[in-house]
Amino acid sequence: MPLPLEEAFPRPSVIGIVNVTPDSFSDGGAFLDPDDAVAQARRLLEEGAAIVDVGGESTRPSSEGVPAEEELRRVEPVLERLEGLPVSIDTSKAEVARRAVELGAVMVNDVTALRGDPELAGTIADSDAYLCLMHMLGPPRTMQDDPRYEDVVSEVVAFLEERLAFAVGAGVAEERICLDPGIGFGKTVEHNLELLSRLGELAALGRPVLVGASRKRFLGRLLGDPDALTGPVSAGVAAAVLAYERGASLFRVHDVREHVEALAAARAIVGAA
Ligand code: HH2
Repeated sequence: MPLPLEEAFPRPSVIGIVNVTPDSFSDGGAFLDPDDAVAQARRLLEEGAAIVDVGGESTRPSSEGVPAEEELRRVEPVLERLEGLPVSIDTSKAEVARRAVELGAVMVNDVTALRGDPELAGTIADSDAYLCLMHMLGPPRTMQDDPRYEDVVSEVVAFLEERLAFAVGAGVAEERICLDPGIGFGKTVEHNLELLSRLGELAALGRPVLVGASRKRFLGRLLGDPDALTGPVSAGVAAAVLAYERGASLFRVHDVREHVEALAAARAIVGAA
């Protein structure tokens, strides 16, 4: 049996992002060449990431998705060369997850929270992999078209509670699962801010919370650019630190060194009280 997720990834743990895609929102195309992706993964681990999250499909707003063969073609050569290093696979497809786990991935990060591929839950249950369940309203193609909630926080918490029960019912041990409010996935700027501000309500479910605010457009928009497609590193670091203070455990980021340093300082300050 693997360690419980909270022991394998004590808070705060930083997850470094490696997008092997031509079209990711902030670094699309930069790491499409396997050599570049492998070098980036190694760099992020050296900078203090506890694990790197390798993805072959962009989920940016308006994206259409790619077939499993294309996703595998992108990520397989990278995973092969990262064998032995801590790797998570960012996928919603059982076929991709299965191959990634064979190649040593220890976590599956599924932005559909097991709603995308009916075989994914069983694939993870049959492995020792950790699982991230993320909230998203609608598919990436349309998720930013006027998203609405009565109360975004209670709806996201109820959704993740139900998905957690589903995953456990499918045979994935609860202690292997973390929960993610899905910052930017079918949310306005105000929805994202409220989710971050009231993150404690999600942490109260008792599972580690993962937050991915890094470089997201809401950060650029709240700073005054209504057309921003990305946000600055500094604003992402502020979001991560405040999320940590409200109970978040894992931070999925592009800029690892900045987050590791800021979170180390935040941890020391919180611990001094
Ligand atoms: N955000 C993105 C992708 N995967 N997974 C989790 N668990 N949480 C997130 O917030 C999250 C995620 C989007 O960021 P990025 O990978 O940089 O972009 P793209 O989806 O365009 O590749």
